[in-house]
Amino acid sequence: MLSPTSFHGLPAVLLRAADGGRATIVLQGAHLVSWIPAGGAEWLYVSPRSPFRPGEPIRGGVPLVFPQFATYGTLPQHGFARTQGWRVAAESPGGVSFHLESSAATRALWPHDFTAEFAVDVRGDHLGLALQVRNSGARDFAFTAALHTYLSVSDIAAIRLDGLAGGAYVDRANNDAPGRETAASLTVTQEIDRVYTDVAPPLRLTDKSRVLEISQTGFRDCVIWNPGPQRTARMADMEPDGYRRMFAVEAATVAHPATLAPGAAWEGAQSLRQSA
Ligand code: TA6
Repeated sequence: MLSPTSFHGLPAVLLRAADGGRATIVLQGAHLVSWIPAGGAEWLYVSPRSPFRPGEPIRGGVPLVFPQFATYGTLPQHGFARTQGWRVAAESPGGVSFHLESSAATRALWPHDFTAEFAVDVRGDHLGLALQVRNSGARDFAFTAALHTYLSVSDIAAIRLDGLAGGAYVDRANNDAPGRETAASLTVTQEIDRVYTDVAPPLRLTDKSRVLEISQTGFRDCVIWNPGPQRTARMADMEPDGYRRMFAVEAATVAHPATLAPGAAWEGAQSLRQSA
């Protein structure tokens, strides 16, 4: 069931599944800001210092990064999808999808015609997120994208992530130096900002007694990010110790940009399943 709501003053929708799972999505950016599985607790982090103003990105939840990841291109950081107004396209029991298409505003930044759909599905202990992009223009285009998922954790020092051992990565916190994961389980003791390329899901996040299985399809890369204390201190939209309560595990296509011919479509998905 879908009902209108607001989130810190921003127009949003509340999605409630028959089994009690719920999600809140802000229409600006089709920005998922809350996921509470049936019988569980909040899994997404949102910074209370986010501006919550039209045209400004929310710090947390699941920002939609499209058509450019970070500064890898000439567009604003992380592209424009996260600050555009999306509309509800379809509704089903436990599901909702949102629509965005090219406009004068997007063409001023990126000269391509596209349509994008973002689907959110909530069922029991599961959250499904899927981004579809279609080329509605007459020329090929390439893009990078991500579901920039900020997970809420009890304490960044207490978590571990399994599933990346042996994986190659690009270290964004170290001038994009190449690296390879040597730890059996990833733990976070300082700033981390890595693009793991060609990941083999699922990943498994353990946070004390909570466990989350994280899968992705279509997206070949996975970005792991925590800003650590020094970088957080320079971020106006984070509390000084906010880095301790968040851990971003992002399904992404960064090292492998997607290319679409006219009429062609691409889809990337991330799914989260609470398993304890
Ligand atoms: O995905 C990680 C990252 O690219 C980091 O480098 C960090 O800048 C983060 O995204 C947040 O970006 P934002 O534009 O939301 O401040």
